[in-house]
Amino acid sequence: MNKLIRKSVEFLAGLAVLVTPLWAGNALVNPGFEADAPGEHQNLVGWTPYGPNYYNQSGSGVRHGVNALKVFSGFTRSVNYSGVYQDIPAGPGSTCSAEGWVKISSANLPSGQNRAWIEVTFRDAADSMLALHRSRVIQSGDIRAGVFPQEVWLELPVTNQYDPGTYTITGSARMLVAPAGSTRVRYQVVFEGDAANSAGAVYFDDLNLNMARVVPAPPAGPEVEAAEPADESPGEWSLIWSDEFNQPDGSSPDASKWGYDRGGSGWGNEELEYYTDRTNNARIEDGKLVIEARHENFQGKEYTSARMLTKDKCAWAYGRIEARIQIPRGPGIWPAFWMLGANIDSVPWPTCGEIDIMENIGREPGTVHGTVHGPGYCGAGGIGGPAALPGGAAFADGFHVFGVEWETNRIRWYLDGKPYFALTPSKLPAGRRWVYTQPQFLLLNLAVGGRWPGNPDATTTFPQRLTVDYVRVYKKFLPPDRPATSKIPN
Ligand SMILES: [Ca+2]
Ligand SMILES: [Ca+2]
Repeated sequence: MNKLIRKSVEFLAGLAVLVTPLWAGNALVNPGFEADAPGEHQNLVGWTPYGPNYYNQSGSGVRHGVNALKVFSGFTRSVNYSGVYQDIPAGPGSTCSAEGWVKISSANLPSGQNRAWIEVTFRDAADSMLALHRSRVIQSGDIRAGVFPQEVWLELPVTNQYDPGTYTITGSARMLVAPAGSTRVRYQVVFEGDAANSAGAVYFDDLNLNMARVVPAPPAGPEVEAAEPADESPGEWSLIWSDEFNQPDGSSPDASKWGYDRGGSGWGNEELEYYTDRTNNARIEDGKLVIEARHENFQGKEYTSARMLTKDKCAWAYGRIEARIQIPRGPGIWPAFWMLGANIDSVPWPTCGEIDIMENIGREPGTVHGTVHGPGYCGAGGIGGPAALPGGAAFADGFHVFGVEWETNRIRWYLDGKPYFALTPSKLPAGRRWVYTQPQFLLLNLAVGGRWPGNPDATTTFPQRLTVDYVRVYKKFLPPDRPATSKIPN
């Protein structure tokens, strides 16, 4: 969630203890998609996109500004869902209204059984849906009948209350009230694509979740048992972001995806390198990213290297995150592929959470580590597990796929597609908090020296290279928050 909004909500939540707050305001971040650069792309600031990769933005025909959201069918030959959502903290008794503006383009009419709507759900700490509200459902029959005119922006309020168990309409209301047990409200745009691969799209702009009253959720105490996820949650993994590093040899990595941490502060670990943004230290070669650690005097340091990150560009909560990497070797060499909470500027480490997908220290050529660091379990107290290759082979001898599957109450670490360590809230030491509920950004770096790996010795050669073939982020779409066979009345 956007830092600014989070602060407002926390502020209002604080007020609620003292007075009954009345606040009319849109709680959504980037409600008109204007925080994104113009043009079709997938960087939807503040929103979590889902579905088979079928959303984008267009600079033409928008309601306001330069951007709108276009959502269309997944063309997967099975019923599928695409869209975006945001979660806002909201305890029982919180009250809101919701709406959005939609446009049906005559050049791209939804056909077949394709349909779209705006949805508001109130959810508990385990992500169970406690209440379900939807706008009218846009479907092709109604468009043909002129119920939904084409080529004009229509206001679509969320007014229909559904039974979240049967998906039947039980009432109608403009003001939506969070029931007992609520911890948050989810505002969601849904496009349901049919199995016939029918065409069509719906445009959305100026979305609004108007919080009339925000009541803080009761704190999740240690007595609240977090639900253990089933072995496999339903749904298919869909690629939502990747960097294949296919730019020309010698280029800098894609600046729309990666920034740099620069400097030689030691990074809290007494590391020896100076991180730069030069192509000497990070560049494209042969369809791969090369992060190169060099033995050279630079800015008072004896080594240079690079530390790249997607901070302020891309961050994700939950998903499968993986990279195909060949690590370097030798004492004092410390490659890492990892994540940090995107809220780190307002919620300092380690409370923001850190998920280390892969770390290796050069004196252990046959071992990698997957670890989390959170409040009360950080630094050397991080919780994780090791993985090794068959026969004790060295990781530096080839490429391997390092990944995590991060779900609501579980993180699993994978080496070459095989799970080797899993963590759930109940496996944390007593009293320790699970903080992996907020978006995190990615980091790739190659450190030289430091407390954990120790420093390079006479056997360590330079330059050393961390080579990355790709980084891919997948999302498993869960909103079939209704049986796929049920009928949606409107
Ligand atoms: Ca707009
Ligand atoms: Ca590649």
